[in-house]
Amino acid sequence: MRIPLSRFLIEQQRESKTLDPNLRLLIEVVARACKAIAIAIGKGNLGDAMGTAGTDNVQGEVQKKLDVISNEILLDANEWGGHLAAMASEEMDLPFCIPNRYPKGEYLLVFDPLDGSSNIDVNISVGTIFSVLRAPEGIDCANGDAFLQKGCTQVAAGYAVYGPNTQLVLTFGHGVHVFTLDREIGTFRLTQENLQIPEDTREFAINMSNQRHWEEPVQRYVAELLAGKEGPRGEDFNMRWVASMVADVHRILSRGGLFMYPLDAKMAKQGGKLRLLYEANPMAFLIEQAGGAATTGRERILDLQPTSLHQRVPVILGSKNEVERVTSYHKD
Ligand code: P6P
Repeated sequence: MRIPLSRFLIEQQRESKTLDPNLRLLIEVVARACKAIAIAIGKGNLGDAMGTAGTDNVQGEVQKKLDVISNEILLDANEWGGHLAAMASEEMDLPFCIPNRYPKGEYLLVFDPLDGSSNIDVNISVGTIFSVLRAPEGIDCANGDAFLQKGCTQVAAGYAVYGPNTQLVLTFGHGVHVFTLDREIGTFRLTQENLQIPEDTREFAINMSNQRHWEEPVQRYVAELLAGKEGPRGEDFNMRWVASMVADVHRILSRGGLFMYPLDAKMAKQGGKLRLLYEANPMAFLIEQAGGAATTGRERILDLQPTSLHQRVPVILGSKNEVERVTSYHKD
């Protein structure tokens, strides 16, 4: 245990045969970029990267300086290596095509460079979420269509969570593995292998302030949880909501739970709150690889055919039996 990320990846490449050298090297580059982001975040008010950037992103959300910095760190780290044909990001309207001065590779990288950044100024955990897809032959990467692939086609996915310690959580389709940043030597070291999410849980995560906007199945499901021992579930439940998807999902991968950002009347026009390509899909891949489940409430997230780069979807993920229960309520 505690082997460095590079050794783990080499051994995965030898054993699994699905981790080709270019994908391995791409993950190493992304991991190094996450280290740089961790350092930028870790400076807090001692650095000059806190606060807002004075701009909005393509989502119309106020950009934090660290949103912009994290995005640039990922672009700069990944543009020259020859592993990618293009990159897409929550912070950019259109994809970034690898410049002609660099070789183009066989993969696409799509990411949310700093998820939960509204928490950054109050020192709550945030993260970087990323997904790796194969680049279709002869793509015109400029318009983003190449990224519109079902989540079940991802070749790798992961996130870095910048919390009390920085952890990198990865899957290549052969389990979920956790690496903790050893800051003394600047290396991610393997600290957990093959995470498994308990199929049952007594802990749920949802933004309760949206309750009046939820659809009836979610109203019913959450009301049963809140009724606790005296209600139909016959047990008490606990609630957590960090408002940082990476932090909530990391807790669920670590000890089980149910995360819900369901369709609500407020976001119905947009189709939901969370983005399919760089939040829902990578997290759904990780959750399923750890024995959990991930649906929109009506269908498996990884089966969705994306229709646009920044498409939003409802997300219900975590402990399998609870996801199945709330999904079944949508069928009633
Ligand atoms: P709300 C952060 O902005 C994010 O995209 C996710 O990380 C998080 O789960 C969600 O939005 C929080 O949304 O409406 O509770 O602020």
